[in-house]
Amino acid sequence: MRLFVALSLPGAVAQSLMPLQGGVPGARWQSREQLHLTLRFIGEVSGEDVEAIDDALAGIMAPDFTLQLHGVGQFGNAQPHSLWAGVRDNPALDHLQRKVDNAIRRVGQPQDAHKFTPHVTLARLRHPDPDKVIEWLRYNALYASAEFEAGAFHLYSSKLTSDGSIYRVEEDYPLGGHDYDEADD
Ligand code: 2AM
Repeated sequence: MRLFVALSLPGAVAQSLMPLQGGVPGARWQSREQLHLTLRFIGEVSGEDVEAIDDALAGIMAPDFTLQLHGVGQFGNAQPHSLWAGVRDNPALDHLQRKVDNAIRRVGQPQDAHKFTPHVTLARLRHPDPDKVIEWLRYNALYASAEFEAGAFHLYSSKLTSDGSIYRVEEDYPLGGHDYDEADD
C-alpha cells in the first residue's frame, strides 16, 4: 500500500481553488476531491507496517488550529513539474508536521529528505510553455482562501492508475489535544 499523511480541505476551500485551474496548456489539473495538503509522504509499505503507522499516528496529541491557503508557486524551477497553492505561515501546522514526521520515523520508515513546504498541488506539468507558467503564477499570486479549521488529519492511500493517482482517506486522527508546548521528541 502506498501511503501518505495529509490534511483534507473543506469543500468550500477546494471549490475556491477551481478558478485557478486553467491557462497552462497540457497541465493535468487535480480534481476537487483529490486536493489535500501533505504532511508526510510515506510510500509503499506492507500490511504490518500499516498497523504500526496507524498506531503511531493515533498516539499523536496536538491542538486543532486554523489555517489559510495563500499565494501560488511551482516546483521544478526552470523545468516546472507542478503548480500549487501555498499556505500562510502557521506554527501550529509546522508543529503537527514535526509530530507526524517523528511518529513515522519512530516506526522505522525512512526519513523524508525534503524540507516541509506546505502546499496543495493543483496541477502536474510535462514540458509546459515556461511563459504560460510565469503568467499563471502572476495571475494567481493574490489567491487566498478563507481561514479554515484543521480538526483532524488523515492517513491516505494512493493508487496509481492510467488516469493518474487516486487518493483515498484510510484513517482519521482528530486534533484537539493540549500539548502545544511539549517537546516534539
Ligand atoms: P506533491 O503533491 O507535491 O506531489 C501523494 O503522492 C502526496 O504525497 C502528494 O501530495 C505528493 O506531493 C506527496 N509526496 C511527497 N513526496 C513524494 C514522493 N517522493 N513521491 C510521491 N509523492 C510524494
